[in-house]
Amino acid sequence: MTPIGENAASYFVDRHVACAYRDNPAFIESGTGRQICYAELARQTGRMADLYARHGIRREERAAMIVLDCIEFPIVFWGSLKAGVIPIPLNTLLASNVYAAILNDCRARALFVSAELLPVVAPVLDACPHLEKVFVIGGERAGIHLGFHEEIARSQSRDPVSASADECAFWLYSSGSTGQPKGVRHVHGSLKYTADTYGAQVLGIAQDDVVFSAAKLFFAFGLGNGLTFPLSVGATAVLLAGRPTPESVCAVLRQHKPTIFCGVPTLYAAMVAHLESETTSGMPALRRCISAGEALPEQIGTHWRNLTGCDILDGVGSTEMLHIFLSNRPGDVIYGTSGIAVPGYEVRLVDEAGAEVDRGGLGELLVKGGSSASDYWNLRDKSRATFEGEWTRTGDKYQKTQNGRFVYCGRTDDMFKVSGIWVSPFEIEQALLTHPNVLEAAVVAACDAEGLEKPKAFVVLKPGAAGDHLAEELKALVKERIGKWKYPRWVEIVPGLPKTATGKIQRFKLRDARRG
Ligand code: 3UK
Repeated sequence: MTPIGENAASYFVDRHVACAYRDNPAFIESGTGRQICYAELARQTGRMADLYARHGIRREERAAMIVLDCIEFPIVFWGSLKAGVIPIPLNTLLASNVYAAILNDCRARALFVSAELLPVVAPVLDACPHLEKVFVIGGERAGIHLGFHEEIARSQSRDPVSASADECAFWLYSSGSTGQPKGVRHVHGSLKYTADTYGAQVLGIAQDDVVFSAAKLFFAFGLGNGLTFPLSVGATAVLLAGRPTPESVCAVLRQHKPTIFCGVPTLYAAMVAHLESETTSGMPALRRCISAGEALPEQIGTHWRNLTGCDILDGVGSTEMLHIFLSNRPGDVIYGTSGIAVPGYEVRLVDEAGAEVDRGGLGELLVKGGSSASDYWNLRDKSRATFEGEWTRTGDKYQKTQNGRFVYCGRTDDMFKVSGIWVSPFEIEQALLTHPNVLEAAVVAACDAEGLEKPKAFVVLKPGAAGDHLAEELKALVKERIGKWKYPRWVEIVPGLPKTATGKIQRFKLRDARRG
């Protein structure tokens, strides 16, 4: 029989209304100082069902979110779950045509968009025939669209719909090796699973914690850190709407004194450089720092610990598993490793034939645990190749050391991470090829001075084409076409590219030039 009454929003939001801390802030916006307490969060999220009903958006239909980290994010996300509508938080840094592709893929009927981001998506809205209602958050006037605040103010609070733990709750998009985003579908029960495992048993989050995740809420990493873990215990999350720079993040750390801080390696690297140039010392309130998205180089962890007195727990998670399943633990940190399986998860390494790999050997990492996604939307072959029954393939190569720790050894495909977010060489190459002077292009990951990977492009010019200013033009072109973080940091013009007999680019040969 299907269990009822397991709507995740009842657990994460409404449950707290009966608690003594009901008037404590659930979310605080850094910068504006706006706050929302638990009781108010329960009321506001309850209004989303009415808002949807008045606009004809029904249960199980999709609502896309292009929303900055602000109080409305949890209202729309949890409110949608209460209504049974499927929220789909999207990366706020994407290019217009990528938004169009995703909105059409998921056939969202509603879109919630921060006023600041409306200009990016507005030009493609006409190309999204399934989209009927656009709710603009913030800004002066919504213009031809609906104003979120007016609409929510006009709505009555309703009780959450009864949902099964196995029922689809929300989707996240993850980019694939062709650059085509995949809709990853998650169920209600997965949210609590990650909170009960990593949140409770690795982070050890408690009601008096203040969490600041510089990793944004649209990213599964940020969603756990900022939206589910604090709400699993009645803690407080600090939200930063702007770009996380060393200056803005340090300002939040000083002002709000979070006890838990979450970031990606690129940010930790930039902050180490920033803090080293400062005379003020320490972050005494910090008790846990976590990193994920890509491997944390050892020297960044050691420097950070020396500067702040707090270790960084490096852990591996994925959009498919929702959060971290392999991690270092408090009191058991070895930099340069991803630690051991998080309680509630099992991991194993297999070779190409599917056989178990012995200690010391290299294999693909497979993971088993109760938070795996149900499938990729409308991609049956990819779903079958990734979700093998209880086991999920990660596409990561790992080695298990003699003392049982896991060491990251790269990907089984050509994908890599920049600032913790996927980049596919193929999609950058496709963007580079749209430049009139470019004949061929190949992109690989190269390491910057911090030991972190960034795209490096090798381009072959068309006969007679000039290479002047090409590097700057290509960087601008990639930023505009596929996403701001994906541009090649280095561009090298070469006479030809290494290829196989069948004409496939041999990217591994180009990778040998490690530094840009
Ligand atoms: C890589 C890492 C080495 C790895 C994520 C925490 O990154 C997250 O999700 P994505 O779907 O990417 C998953 C892939 O990223 N990776 C992540 N963390 C590490 N590689 N060391 C790490 N610590 O290739 C993995 O397969 O974007 C991270 C929580 C939730 C997440 N979704």
